[in-house]
Amino acid sequence: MSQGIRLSEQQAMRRALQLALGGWGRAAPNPLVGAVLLKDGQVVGEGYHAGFGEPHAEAVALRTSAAPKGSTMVLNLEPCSHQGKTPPCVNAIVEAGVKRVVIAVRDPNPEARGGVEQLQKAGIEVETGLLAEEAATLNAPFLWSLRRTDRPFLAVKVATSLDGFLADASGRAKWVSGVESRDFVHWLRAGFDGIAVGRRTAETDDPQLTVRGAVPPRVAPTRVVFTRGGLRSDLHLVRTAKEVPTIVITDPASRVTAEKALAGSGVRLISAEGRLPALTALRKAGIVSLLVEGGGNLITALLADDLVDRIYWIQAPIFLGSGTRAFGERTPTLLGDARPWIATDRQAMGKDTLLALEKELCLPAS
Ligand code: AOF
Ligand code: ZN
Repeated sequence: MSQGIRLSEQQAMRRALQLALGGWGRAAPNPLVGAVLLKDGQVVGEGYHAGFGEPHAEAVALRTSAAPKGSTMVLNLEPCSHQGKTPPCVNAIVEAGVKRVVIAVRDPNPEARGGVEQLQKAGIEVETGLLAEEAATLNAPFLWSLRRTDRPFLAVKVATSLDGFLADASGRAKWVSGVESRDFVHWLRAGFDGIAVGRRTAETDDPQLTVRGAVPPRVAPTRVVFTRGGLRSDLHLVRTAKEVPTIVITDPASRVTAEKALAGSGVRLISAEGRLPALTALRKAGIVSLLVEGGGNLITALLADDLVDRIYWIQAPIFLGSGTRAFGERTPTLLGDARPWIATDRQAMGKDTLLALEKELCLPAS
């Protein structure tokens, strides 16, 4: 990043990242993109990509601005250079007379990339790398999916006591966290292609795993249950599988029994031996981002297999002393050998605290 970035551009990039979230649950599998137009340090236009197939952030910002000529466009992703579902954004930027473009991260999508070079060819000044880490975190599932096709981007969400228990000693998990955190979870679910739990959680909590918040997803996330030996058929998840897509993953040895138990329910059965093959099967089924909500056994196993990319950890201000651990025992690691996670967000959520952690940043090459 060069010295040419101004304070107003940094503020505009923060605003662009915020605006981009307007597409949460609606834009995927496309990225979340926000764009701000600045003139003499003042905002003269704003836009975001509101939904898959809808106009790109750049086009919205230009269309709604009264004075795009001579302005600086600040946005979190390199403008596209391709004719996709909408015309190339670089053309719109050049035609509008924008004189400078500030970008957080380049677009690794082979169809759309190359906007930087095209803008430069048209005589427009371009800067890249401003708030690149924040932008990479924002679009991690999109950036990940272009790099890796073997499994979905995997996030874990847990709500625990301060001492790390998901449920108390009597097995009760409702409600460790407060109402604000529950609203957050419904918002969170809207942004994932799949919401998963293990068999024990499915059978003891009998959850719905649907999105019941203010932001409705464009496509309802698929519910996924990881099992060995099938799943009880009287569960809410099974009974509503004709209304909400539901996948049950079972080991090959239990396939026939599971098929009989779930016949006619609408559940899609996938058999896979082991966690990575199960995740690979989910990716093949179109699930690019997966949110795992429990229980402790599944989360611990996924962490041990190094399959977790992100953690949303809601900490309630209580001690439980005993109960079900979110992060169970693992092979000991000595200090110095432990690989630190990257804290990308710390937020008060009512009386609770959200800590968001990323295993590594998916930064595209600049
Ligand atoms: C978006 N929104 O604001 C920007 C995108 O399928 P299309 O034609 O909508 O193009 C999608 C690609 O365009 C997307 O994967 C990304 O590489 C690029 N930029 N996409 O959906 C936007 N700026
Ligand atoms: Zn575009």
